[in-house]
Amino acid sequence: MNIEQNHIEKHNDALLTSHQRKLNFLKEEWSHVDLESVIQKLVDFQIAIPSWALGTGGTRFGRFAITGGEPRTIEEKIEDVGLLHALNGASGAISLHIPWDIPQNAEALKSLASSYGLTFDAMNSNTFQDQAGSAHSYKFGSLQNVNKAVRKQAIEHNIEVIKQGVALGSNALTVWLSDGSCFPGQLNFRKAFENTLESLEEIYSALPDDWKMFVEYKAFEPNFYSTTVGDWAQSLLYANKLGSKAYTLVDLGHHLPNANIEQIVALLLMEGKLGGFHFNDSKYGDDDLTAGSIKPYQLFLIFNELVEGMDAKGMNHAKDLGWMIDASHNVKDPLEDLLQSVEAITIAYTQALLVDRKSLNAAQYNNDVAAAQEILQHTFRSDLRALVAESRLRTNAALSPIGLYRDLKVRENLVKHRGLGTVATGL
Ligand code: AFD
Ligand code: MN
Ligand code: MN
Repeated sequence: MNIEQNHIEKHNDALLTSHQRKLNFLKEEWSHVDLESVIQKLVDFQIAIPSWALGTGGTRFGRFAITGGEPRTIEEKIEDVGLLHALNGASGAISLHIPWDIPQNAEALKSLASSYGLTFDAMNSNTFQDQAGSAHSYKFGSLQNVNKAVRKQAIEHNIEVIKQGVALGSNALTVWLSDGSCFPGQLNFRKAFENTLESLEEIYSALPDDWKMFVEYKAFEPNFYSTTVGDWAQSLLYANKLGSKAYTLVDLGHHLPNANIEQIVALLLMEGKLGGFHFNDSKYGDDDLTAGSIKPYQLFLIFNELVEGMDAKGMNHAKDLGWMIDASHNVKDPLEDLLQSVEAITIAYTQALLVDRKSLNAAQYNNDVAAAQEILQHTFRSDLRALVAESRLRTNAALSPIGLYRDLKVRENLVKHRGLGTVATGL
């Protein structure tokens, strides 16, 4: 289904007066700030949608396809992201996961994507599941495996993913490994690291010049004693040893409880080794909940470090880091959930853009702790949603994406076309 421009205009017209009132209030409140440049940054800011989040997620206990109309093919996944992008103007890219997605005709997919204004973001390889017909099992790891033949199979898969990405116009490979061990003694840590590094080096050498490699870390699960890329230090070790095209990827759900993610982000940025993000939220572990649904203040604090650090290096906010969502959900309509994640991420970014840096620097210099907190919480507690809505208005997207999604009965429409029992590929 397509969302027609006249539907969006009708929807926006009905909300315009109330939107203008809120926007004018903000213009007065923040008259000392160049809000036009803030809005332009929001217009430019795009967050990639993972192809594996478009179906109803599952847990290891079960999978409830409650919504229906799930995308059955890569083309239908592109169509879904196209719907999101039409609604919010901020989801202009899709991140594929191979072989959950199997791109067959790259040219046709590229032109389908561009008809929705979409590009292909980072490609994700998968060596955490055995595929039907593959010669070797990843039961005891992939790139770390003691068996060279297993490592070779995993390396070749990653190189194949790069090739598919090149054909689609992507420019990054995300490697997430579930490699590790479940019991003490199972693994020689040093050898596992060396095998992994050597394997990553082979993959790295297949990267085109303008590509990046993102090395994603995760503290635990599915391995529960050790993980071979278990934290940001280990990821950074690999990235530093690999070279200038390798970076650390921060998935917000991949830390031990209460980790100070904003500090990790600040230091990775300082080192020029922060590649990008997998946004989601969590209360306990890798919960993959909607971004901003549990800890919106943490999300803001992360963006606060990002804006400060990117500006210190003169980086382009929209282009120099990879902004991706990695969430899956089993009690919400995945498309509504993704709209909520994008909105939460954009709000946190907006709050960070409005932090009074000069006063914050002065408060820090004077060790004025209370003032520093006041400055941060002033923007965090301000309702800046009208600025985000204004950026949508400027890109011909909807003032209320979820409102329009429901008014147009998008899900019902997808169910009508695709059926109730469709199941998207993914976890
Ligand atoms: C994992 C990682 C990684 C991977 C994804 C698959 O976050 O990004 O690609 O889940 O669903 O936990
Ligand atoms: Mn992830
Ligand atoms: Mn994860």
